[in-house]
Amino acid sequence: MRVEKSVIQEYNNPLQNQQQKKFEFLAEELENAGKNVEQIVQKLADFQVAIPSWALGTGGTRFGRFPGGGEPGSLEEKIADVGLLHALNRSSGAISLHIPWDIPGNANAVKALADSYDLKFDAVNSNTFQDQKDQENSYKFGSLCHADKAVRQEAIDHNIEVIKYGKALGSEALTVWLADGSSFPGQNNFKQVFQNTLHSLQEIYQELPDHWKVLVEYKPFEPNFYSMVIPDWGTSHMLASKLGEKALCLVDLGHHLPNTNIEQIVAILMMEGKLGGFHFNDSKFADDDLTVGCIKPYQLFLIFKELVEGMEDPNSINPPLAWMIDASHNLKDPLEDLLQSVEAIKIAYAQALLVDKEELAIAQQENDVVKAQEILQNAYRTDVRPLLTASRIQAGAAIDPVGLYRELKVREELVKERGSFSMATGL
Ligand SMILES: [Mn+2]
Repeated sequence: MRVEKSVIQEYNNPLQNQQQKKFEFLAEELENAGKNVEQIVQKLADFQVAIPSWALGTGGTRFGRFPGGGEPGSLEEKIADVGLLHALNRSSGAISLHIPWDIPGNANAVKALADSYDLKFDAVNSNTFQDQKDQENSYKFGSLCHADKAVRQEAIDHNIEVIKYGKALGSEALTVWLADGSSFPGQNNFKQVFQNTLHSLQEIYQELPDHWKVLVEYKPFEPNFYSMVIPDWGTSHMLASKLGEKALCLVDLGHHLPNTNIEQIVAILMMEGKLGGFHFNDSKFADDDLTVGCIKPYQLFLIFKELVEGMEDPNSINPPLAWMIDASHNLKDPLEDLLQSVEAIKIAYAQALLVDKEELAIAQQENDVVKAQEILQNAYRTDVRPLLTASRIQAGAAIDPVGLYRELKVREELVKERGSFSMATGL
């Protein structure tokens, strides 16, 4: 199913008037406060978030899964789903693949299909947290960290194969998330598994093409209960530093213990030029992977304030970031959930762009804590949605992407096309 530009135009027409009024009211207020509204709208229109191929199907918990029907059963159908999202919001212009769930049979044909939807291939993801059918060794007790060199080698070879697929599709980054760790005290030698992981990553690093990056993701627990080999940003940073300049840290919002100050991590990693990518979701406790911004939109704003500061700093040594949603949808239609997530990300971005940096610097200098809070919350409490809508109109997207998705009965169409029992590959 494809959504034509004319359909979007027709949908937008009756909604334009109301939007224009809201936009003019807000724009005047912002211009009076010294903001360049045109520039902000352009930044919002340019902002693209990659959609991972595994988020297009219904997720589940270890207790069960309740698929909703019409899920993409092949890589081609996954590309079509991201194409649909991108047509509706013009902000989802990239897809992130997971190997071996999404091995491209004919890379040129897959690339051409993605092109037809105006999609690029973002970071490719390796998978050494599950055993595959034809696998010689088992990852039950770890992959890149494993005590047995043969297992490590198999995991290294897999990552090198993922780079090969990524190269064929025009990706420029490999994301490594390891489930490696231990569930019981005494099971692992902490230093040994760290060293094994580092040496394995070094072998993978050697195979990276020149302009590629490797993004090292961390997570404090799960699936292992007692220890994870890469539990936190410090370990990720240590590995990335030892590997070299093409290695960077990846922050996943869900991969932190409760009350971790993620915005501080973001600021420091960017200061060091070591933040490579970002996985968005929201989490109540740990890796719940809920819709971005559904529980803690203020935290998301505070994180974006640091991201914007890093991105807009002319002296920043941090490379451009890879943005991706990494969420699981147990109850909602995954495509609607992704549209909500992209919207939440852009809202936080827009609010962060409104922070009065100069005033904040003065308040900080003068230890005026009250003023500093006022400045942040003033930006956060601005209803920036007319700016987002303006950016969508400018980019040729739907004024209300979820509204149009429902009006077109997209899910019903997909069920008709693919059946009620089609199931996406993934977890
Ligand atoms: Mn992630």
